[in-house]
Amino acid sequence: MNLLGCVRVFWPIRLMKTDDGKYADGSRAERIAASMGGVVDSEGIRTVSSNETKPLVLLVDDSIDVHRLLSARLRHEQIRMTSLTKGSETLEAVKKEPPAVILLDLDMPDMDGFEILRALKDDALTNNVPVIVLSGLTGSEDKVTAFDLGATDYVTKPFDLAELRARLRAALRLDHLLKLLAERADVDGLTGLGNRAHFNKRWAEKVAESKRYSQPLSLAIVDIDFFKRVNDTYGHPAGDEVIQGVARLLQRECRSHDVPCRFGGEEFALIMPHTGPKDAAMVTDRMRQALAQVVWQRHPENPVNLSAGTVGCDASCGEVTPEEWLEQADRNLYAAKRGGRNKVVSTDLAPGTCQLAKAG
Ligand code: GH3
Ligand code: MG
Ligand code: MG
Repeated sequence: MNLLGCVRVFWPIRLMKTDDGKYADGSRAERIAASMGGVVDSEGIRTVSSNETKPLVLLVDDSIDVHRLLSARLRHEQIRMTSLTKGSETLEAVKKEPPAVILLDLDMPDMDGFEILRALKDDALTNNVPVIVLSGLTGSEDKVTAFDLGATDYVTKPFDLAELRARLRAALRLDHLLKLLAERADVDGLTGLGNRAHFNKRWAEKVAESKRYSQPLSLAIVDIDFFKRVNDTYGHPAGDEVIQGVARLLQRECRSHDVPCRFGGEEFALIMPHTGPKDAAMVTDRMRQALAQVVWQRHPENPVNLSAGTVGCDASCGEVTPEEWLEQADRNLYAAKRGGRNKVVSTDLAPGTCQLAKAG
């Protein structure tokens, strides 16, 4: 169960689908499944075809005999296999669909396996894919070079097929663990939202996308008002529940393509792609109003409020950098705080000019 499942806050739980096709309580599950290519039903269960769930293994070897041998001998493994006989096509294929494991020959006429290994490990997109080297080169110097370049394993030809299968399974386990680790490194433990590192990646992506395709984009920075008082008066567990509750509210109120993140402490960031500044201010203000209505189990007499700074543009915002967007959203947040809290201050980065107006 998601950590959010522990929140004891009084608001109606809706499991039915809303108008924009989102599950009120399953938006995170839906997003995770979408990113994994699955479909989530109303119970939050992801369904995928059985072939889709099998990890992809890419075999790169110039010998057709090796392809024939391995596709016959590995056919009972729970994998999908694709094959290349040209080393030079490896990088393109790996970027198109990243495999779980690569089986890589060293001695190939068009591109040397060491060269491929070096290129794979030099690229952030491919450097975590485990590579098992398959080679007729049995000298320890070649093995050392392969391991130094980042190979996970080294199997000499002719193969002991039982051993190769066992090594392949070990590499698949490694791939699975690396993926789990990468996923968790981006998730905030208290709320289940993306953390600051996740925000940084997604925000840079979304600013670049908006620029490239001249699409609307908005950002909100949200901060809980007088949050320290909640901790001081009711204790840290009550404070944690408020943080979890606000996270849940952001997830519930935003659309499926929005990206809510925990920015740090009691601050949140909400990336709103395809959303202009007016709508962003409206969505954020709706969250502000919704939060004010929440009755908290540990302190029903004391509602919690938020302040927010939003900034957005209706088309591409040209040369405004991700950091400049963020600075403006921050300025707006502090204007909201100075203006008495429990409010949203917005800036429209006007198309064409993209001047960053000073708030407050
Ligand atoms: P303002 O309205 O100006 O934002 O005031 P504030 O009290 O909300 O802000 P301030 O920065 O003074 O206090 C934030 C507090 O949030 C201080 C910190 O101890 C607490 N905090 C940060 N992270 C967590 C957390 O994960 N759990 C809990 N319970 N408290 C946290
Ligand atoms: Mg605060
Ligand atoms: Mg703060």
